[in-house]
Amino acid sequence: DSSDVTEVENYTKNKYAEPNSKLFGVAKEKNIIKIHLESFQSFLIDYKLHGEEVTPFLNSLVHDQSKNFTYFDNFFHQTEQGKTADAELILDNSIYGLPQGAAFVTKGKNTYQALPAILDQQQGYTSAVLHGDKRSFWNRDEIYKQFGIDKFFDSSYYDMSEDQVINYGLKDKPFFKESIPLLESMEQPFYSHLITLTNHHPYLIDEEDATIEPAETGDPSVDRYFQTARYLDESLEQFFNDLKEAGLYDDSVIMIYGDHYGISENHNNAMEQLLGEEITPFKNAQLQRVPFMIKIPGVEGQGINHEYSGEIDVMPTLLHLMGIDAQNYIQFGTDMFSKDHKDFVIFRNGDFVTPKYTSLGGTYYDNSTGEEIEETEQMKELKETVRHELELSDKLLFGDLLRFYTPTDDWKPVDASDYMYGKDAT
Ligand code: GP9
Ligand code: MN
Repeated sequence: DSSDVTEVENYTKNKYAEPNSKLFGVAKEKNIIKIHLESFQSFLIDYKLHGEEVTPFLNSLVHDQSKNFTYFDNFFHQTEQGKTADAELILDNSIYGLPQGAAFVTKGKNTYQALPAILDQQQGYTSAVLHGDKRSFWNRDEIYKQFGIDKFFDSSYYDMSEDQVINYGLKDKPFFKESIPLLESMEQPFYSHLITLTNHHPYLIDEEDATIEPAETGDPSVDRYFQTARYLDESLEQFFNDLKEAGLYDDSVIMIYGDHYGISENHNNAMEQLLGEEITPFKNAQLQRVPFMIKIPGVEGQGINHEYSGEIDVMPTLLHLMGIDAQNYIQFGTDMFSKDHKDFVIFRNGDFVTPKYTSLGGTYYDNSTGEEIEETEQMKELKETVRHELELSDKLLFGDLLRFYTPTDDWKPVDASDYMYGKDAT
């Protein structure tokens, strides 16, 4: 009931980090282009296979200062069984996914106060998700309505002929190509989210799309991972060029993130060959880094930012860039550009990472050596905070508590019946 939501509100208001005054509101009413890199782990950045960069384009965004991106190299995914759907939930709501199953499926009718709805109500944004798969996958066509997403350009909007499709759906190159006119059709300012697909397990690729030789570990999906990652990298470069041509590049916020790991622990053997080191539980936790990169119009890129952060922190960061105070909303993350940003990163199972140490199943490891260390009083307290934070997030979802919460005086609850998706529906 409403006393439960007050408990959550007190916690998140207390965790809140004040905006960085230099960046507050700098991206107000700018278009936002958010790009989901499927199954993309940070170890691919600058990785060389057969002496070749796997992702030269993404690497150039990290290293070429003139491109004005900021790359967070200590950013972690926080997903569980909901995989892509968990990443979407966390990024657009700053709440955690569920310990089991996917909230997208089991909590698809809940009340949410998601980023697309807030941007619409505060600054008149329209919103869209673009994705070359059927709209019912992960129950997207139900929960997106609760998020206030205006348009869902699913596979019914794309040319899904056989030569354009592989694995789960549309290949990334035609996906980005055909997304340009869809973006151009949108009323501005818009918040758009493009979800890629080709770099998905088991990493299938047509011969004509493979521009790097596979790895040679003998583990076929791992070996192909580099080929689909290269294809994704090329598709992104093509998209950037097309955005520039369409006049949508310069004045837009462009945000790129990896949703979750691509190589699971079942492939440690192959990973050991590729990285030349043992994949211990500590090392595996470090491998849960995924890229987060952002370009903000009129703001100089910072190059590499080493702040420890996770998917939960994206929404408050964006709100502050838009000039909307995140404190009014229930959010478990904090602004990544704030000097008060909370730099402990929580995994869904209660493990967590800080800049100095990593906590895994009750054992602590020194980040600089990977060696086990003794628990201190401070570590114990943080472990309890982590447990409590996850518990509150679960309470919020299981009790559908946002029904009882009014973030601002002018907030209007989202009415799912206002939204309808699919080419035939419009
Ligand atoms: C399906 C795609 C894949 O539409 O987003 O989801 P995943 O299997 O990565 O959760
Ligand atoms: Mn995914």
